[in-house]
This record gives sequence, structure tokens and C-alpha cells, in this order.
Amino acid sequence: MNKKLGILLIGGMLVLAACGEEDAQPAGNEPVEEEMETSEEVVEEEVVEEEATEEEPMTDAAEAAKGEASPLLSKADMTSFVFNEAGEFNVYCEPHPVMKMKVIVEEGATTSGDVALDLADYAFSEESITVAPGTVITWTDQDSAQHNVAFE
Ligand SMILES: [Cu+2]
Repeated sequence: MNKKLGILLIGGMLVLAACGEEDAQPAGNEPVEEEMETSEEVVEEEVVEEEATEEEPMTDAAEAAKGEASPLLSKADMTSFVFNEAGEFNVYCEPHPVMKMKVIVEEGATTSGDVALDLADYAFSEESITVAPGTVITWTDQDSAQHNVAFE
């Protein structure tokens, strides 16, 4: 019985180690060794594992950089880029180069985390947006026309 618990706990700790403990401060990390024999610990471990998997989609976004471009998007398709480097990014749509916007990445900007923008009516939904480093912007094509997100 305790052996099974131990395996669960080790599994949970490996997941945490793989995701980097600095970013997330999961509840129940500390008392793990003291309370190994209680069944409550199993419940806490499950919560920790859920938190760990929630972080994974952030790594799916390609990094925004000059010359990068998403595939062509059809209606309701999405594409995401992560903006890690401070600076200005000129964004345009390759099939319609008149469609443009600017992403300004600035330390301390109030907008961060996950940001959703649209490609609608042959335009970007924002002309300009200022975000903190590490922000992930996801664009959704709302038109029947195909658009994409490209970096000058
Ligand atoms: Cu377009």
C-alpha cells in the first residue's frame, strides 16, 4: 500500500522537476515526506499534476522573430507566437501586405500572459499592442479569406 503511494509521489516530483520549480509554487510540495503515510497526500499530488500540465501549451508557440511566418489560416484557425525579446515587431499578413500591426515588447508592460487577437475584415484587430516579455499572442482568423501572421 505504501509502496504504491511512494510511486505516485515520485511520479509527481518528476513532473515538477521537468517543468521547473521556479515558475510554479505548487501546494503540497513541502510536506510530501512527512505525510507519506496518509491517504490525503494522494489527492494533493493529483492537484499538483494538473497544474503542471496546464503550463505545457505555452511552449507550443513559436518564438516571434524576423522572417518567421505562420501557415495560412482558414476561418477559425489560430496561430500563436511567444514574444521573449524586448523590442518592436512589425507584423503583417503575407497574402494581404496592407494588413499590418506592431507588437512592442517592453519590460514591465501591464499586458502579459496570454493575449487573444483577431484577423477580421482584412485587418488586425489591434494596430499596436505593448506587452511584457514572455507574452503569448494568439491570432484567430475570423474571415472566410485566408490570412497569416508574418514578421518583417
Ligand atoms: Cu490577410
